[in-house]
Amino acid sequence: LVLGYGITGESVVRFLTRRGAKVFVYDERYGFGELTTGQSIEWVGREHVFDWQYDLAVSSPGFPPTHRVCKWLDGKGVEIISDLDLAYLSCPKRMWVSVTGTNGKTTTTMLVDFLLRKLGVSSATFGNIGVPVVDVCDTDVDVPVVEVSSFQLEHSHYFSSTIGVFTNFRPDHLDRHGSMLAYFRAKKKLFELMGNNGLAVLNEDDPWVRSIGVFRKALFFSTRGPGAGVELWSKGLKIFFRDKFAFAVPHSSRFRYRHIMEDLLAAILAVIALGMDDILDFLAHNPDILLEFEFASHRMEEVAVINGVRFIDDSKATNVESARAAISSVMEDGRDKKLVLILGGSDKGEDFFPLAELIKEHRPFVVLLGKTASIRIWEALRRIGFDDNLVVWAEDMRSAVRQAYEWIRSNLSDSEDGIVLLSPACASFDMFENYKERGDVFSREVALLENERIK
Ligand code: UMA
Repeated sequence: LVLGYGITGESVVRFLTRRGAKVFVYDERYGFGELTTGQSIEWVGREHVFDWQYDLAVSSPGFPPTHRVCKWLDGKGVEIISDLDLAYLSCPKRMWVSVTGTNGKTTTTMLVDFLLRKLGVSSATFGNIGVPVVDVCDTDVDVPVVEVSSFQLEHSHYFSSTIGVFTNFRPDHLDRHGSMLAYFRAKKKLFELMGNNGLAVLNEDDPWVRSIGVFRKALFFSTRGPGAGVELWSKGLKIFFRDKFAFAVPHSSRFRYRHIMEDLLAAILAVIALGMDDILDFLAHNPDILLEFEFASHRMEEVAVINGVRFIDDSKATNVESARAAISSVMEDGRDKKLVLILGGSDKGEDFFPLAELIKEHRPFVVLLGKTASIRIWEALRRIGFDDNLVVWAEDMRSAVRQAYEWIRSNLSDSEDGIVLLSPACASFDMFENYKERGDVFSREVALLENERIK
């Protein structure tokens, strides 16, 4: 039985039928008879899932283990596995590199792949990044680099990575997991499932992540300088391996932001953990290749500079911690001190006080956009006594971009630079299809503004 017929389900059905399995498919989007049953595929529809007997179930990540069908399968003694398990059991001999964490997973996954390719290794990215993980088995990739979500891990029992990277751990997805502890337990599974030779790559600066090192052989990275047991660390733009300077990242790259530097350290250390420590020599001789790295869109992406005002699209920051990381990194970067933040969107039930505290510390101008969550952000700001004159509301992205620009221009001298940062700390579904559309609309509005200012 395959649970779900989205990106994962479709790939799993394809994978299994090609190997001769008889597959039943359950997806609540479809009723019985809405999809055509074939020789090897039986659509059970919403209604008839309980009418059959199954040998095994493969769940899509979107199904929580508390789903009524999962519970029914448990009761019947039918094992439920994840797509990660299916891929691993079908081709265990690859060198599986897995990347998990709350934020920075996608960038780190892409960076590991980027660095491996630079060394001539056959690698490719899979998993939560959007490429079904069972597709690995139809390739001859030696090192699959897999972005792994807590949703996938909840259904995993066999997936055993060679290297497991844990970027950071912050509150997120609490609607699905119920508590931080349950969310952490799901992430931790990645490391529990690793074999004896498996090696964890851990962020020393994050206490949750660091704790994995208690039971699993690990290498640590840190952006806070040297420390006992820390292998790879950075100081500003300089990167050190143990006690030796390794190389400096180019200043113009996005790695100058601390939270993105974390992703780079994690990726380099993963490559070292695979036994390829020549990566450090390679980067020392070719630091500029880091400028070739193409980030996934809407992550600290500079979209324009208009009269000294830099517009940064970080629409991917859909939770409080990713926005906090972006704000801290931008303030630390230090060159441009005046900041306007565009915040808000739909509510995921997060606590906005930690965000409000950081905002109070740096005193940016705040433009609130969106519905449910924006009201709670505003309340949090008021409760901690943030200056009301520094907060405005915008009814749409156009107004947000324009108010941000006008405020900066009227508060800075011509020689001063400023930043407008869209790092909303919220989901986007109240006004947009997803964070990508939100970022695209931001870029479009900035481009319109730029055209007007140039004319
Ligand atoms: N469905 C049901 N009942 C349910 C849940 C889902 O019937 O209770 C059905 C839906 O009708 C739909 C299908 O299942 O047809 C969707 O399955 P899914 O939600 O598992 O999504 P997929 O399309 O298979 O995409 C999944 C990941 N989605 C989730 O984890 C929710 C994608 O990550 C991932 O890129 C893809 O597999 C390939 O590996 C997305 C995501 O939002 C980007 N991930 C979360 C995140 O990054 O924060 C974890």
